[in-house]
Amino acid sequence: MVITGKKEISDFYCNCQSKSSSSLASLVKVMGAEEIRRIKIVLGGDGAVGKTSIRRRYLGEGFTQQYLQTLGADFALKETVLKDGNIRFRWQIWDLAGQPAFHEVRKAYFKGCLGALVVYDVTRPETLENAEKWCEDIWENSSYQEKIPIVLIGNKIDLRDTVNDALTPEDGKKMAEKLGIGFLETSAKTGENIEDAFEFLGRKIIEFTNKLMQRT
Ligand SMILES: Nc1nc2c(ncn2[C@@H]2O[C@H](COP(=O)(O)OP(=O)(O)OP(=O)(O)O)[C@@H](O)[C@H]2O)c(=O)[nH]1
Ligand SMILES: [Mg+2]
Repeated sequence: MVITGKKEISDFYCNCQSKSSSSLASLVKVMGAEEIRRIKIVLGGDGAVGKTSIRRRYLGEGFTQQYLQTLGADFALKETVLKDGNIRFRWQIWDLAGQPAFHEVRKAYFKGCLGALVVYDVTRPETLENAEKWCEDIWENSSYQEKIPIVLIGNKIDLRDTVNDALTPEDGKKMAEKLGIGFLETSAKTGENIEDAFEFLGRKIIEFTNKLMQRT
């Protein structure tokens, strides 16, 4: 298969996401066009940890103190070029409802995902414990046999000094090492590390898809 235009590339990648790794291997040539990847990801993690706030901040929609619980899922699109490359990412971001009532519904959103940001709140230790279950759920219900890339995100670091038993960066790192995933801390309120979180996940997705292509 020879791919010559931007549209074909993005359509191809979109199709690949829900299919086997052998489909990925058939991306043979990109001629005269910047490579575009349409990448579906999910934002997971317990209720009120800040998933929607991270998404809104990443999309340049600012920050609001008000908590409006997500029902089911919200969807957003954003296009970026990874910092030192010429791969254009067309993110399809599924921002899932974190409250327990949505547990069964959200499994459907994991299909076809190439990566995830799993968020916890550094001021609520139980949300880090639950992050492990989120990762297992995502891996179990994704379309790939291999574990898709996940970056663990410790959010609300602007509040760390305001509570007594806040989680430290070491707590998050330990969990990420146990699960074999990436780790970063953010604040959706100040914007700290929000761009970097998506950049980090993007790099991991490139490594993941390259590995799949080499294997077939
Ligand atoms: N101080 C501070 N507050 C935050 C931060 N991120 C989110 N919040 C607040 O935390 C609350 C919950 O944020 P949401 O983004 O709605 O949380 P969510 O994870 O999308 O919640 P669900 O949709 O119910 O799963 C809101 O009041 C936000 O303003 C942060 O980095 N710092
Ligand atoms: Mg939400």
